[in-house]
Amino acid sequence: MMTKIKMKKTTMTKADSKTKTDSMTEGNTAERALSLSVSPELLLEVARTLESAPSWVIFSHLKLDGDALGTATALFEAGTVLLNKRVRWVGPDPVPPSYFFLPHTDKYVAQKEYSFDSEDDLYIFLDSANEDRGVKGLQKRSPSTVVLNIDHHGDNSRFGTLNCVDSGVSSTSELLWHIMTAAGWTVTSPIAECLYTGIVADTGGFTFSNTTRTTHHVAADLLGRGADPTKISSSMHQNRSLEGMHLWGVALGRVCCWGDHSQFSMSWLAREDFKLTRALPSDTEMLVNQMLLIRGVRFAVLLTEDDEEKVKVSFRSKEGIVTAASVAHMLGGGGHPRAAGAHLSMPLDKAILAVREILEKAYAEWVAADR
Ligand SMILES: [Mn+2]
Repeated sequence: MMTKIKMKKTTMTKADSKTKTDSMTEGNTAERALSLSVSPELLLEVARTLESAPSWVIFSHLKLDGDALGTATALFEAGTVLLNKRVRWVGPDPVPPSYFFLPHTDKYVAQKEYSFDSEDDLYIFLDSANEDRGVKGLQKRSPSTVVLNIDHHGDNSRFGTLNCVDSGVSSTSELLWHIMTAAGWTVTSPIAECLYTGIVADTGGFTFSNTTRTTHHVAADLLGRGADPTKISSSMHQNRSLEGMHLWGVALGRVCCWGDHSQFSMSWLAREDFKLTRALPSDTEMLVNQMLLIRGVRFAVLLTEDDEEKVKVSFRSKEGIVTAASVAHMLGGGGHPRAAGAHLSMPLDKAILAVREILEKAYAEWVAADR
């Protein structure tokens, strides 16, 4: 059930108040009412849990994206600067260089496992649909530890001891803004920059169907607090390595389309392609989205060989076709309706055939259901 929450005034510094004149806090009440499926009480409970823990450990999911980074850096900044917490931040994969402009990325520690054994630490998972998406070890945690799960994936497994999950928001960054403002934390200029980055990343620059009026309200507030859209966009998008562009060239050169109006597109990358171009695994970010730019294409698939007999599959879909999430689920993966993924343990050539077969099946079922 959707409940309405009202935006709360946040604590403003003198510097903030100068930019506040056009802020939403001065609009009429109806204009200020924003849709959120989590209750105001839960937002406050999350904030109070954060405030009362002396020390935080923030966990990011594998293959860090802009939303994972935006939320982790925003929370790192809030914890260390506003709330005087001891904060650590870990995840299984390195931070992609295009996000080094965000604060605190130098404090991130890449590690595959963690021992969840401290009762003084609050364990915070951001943007992670389940515990398998991050560092290993949570299953072996001490029973008295507190695990906070803040996320916007519809298939979130509610693995935390406190779960704040809303699949109606564009991004975990948007949800974190609601938590911070509900709690009355000052959304400082560095925090605004981090959260705006996460929203831009997960909405494809406010173009995906998860972009709502509320998303724009939150983004407008973040601009008012000092986020610089030009700087953020050029850091994120106009910051690709030559090696990464060569890798895109390889994948885009292989795209094939099929189906009615050529509505499906598919491409693949082998480990050899990374070696030849000297590109990094993170260079594939946003690549599958380019395959939706082709006229007529409504569903795009990119297969990336990431280990011996291990293949990562990324799906993107538009409106009016079987969803990316439903195809990913059939392959044991998950994600959002229009952006999802799966991992297959098989050689790349077999994975290409398997994905194509499942996709045909999912599409036939979708057509038969007369949607
Ligand atoms: Mn996200």
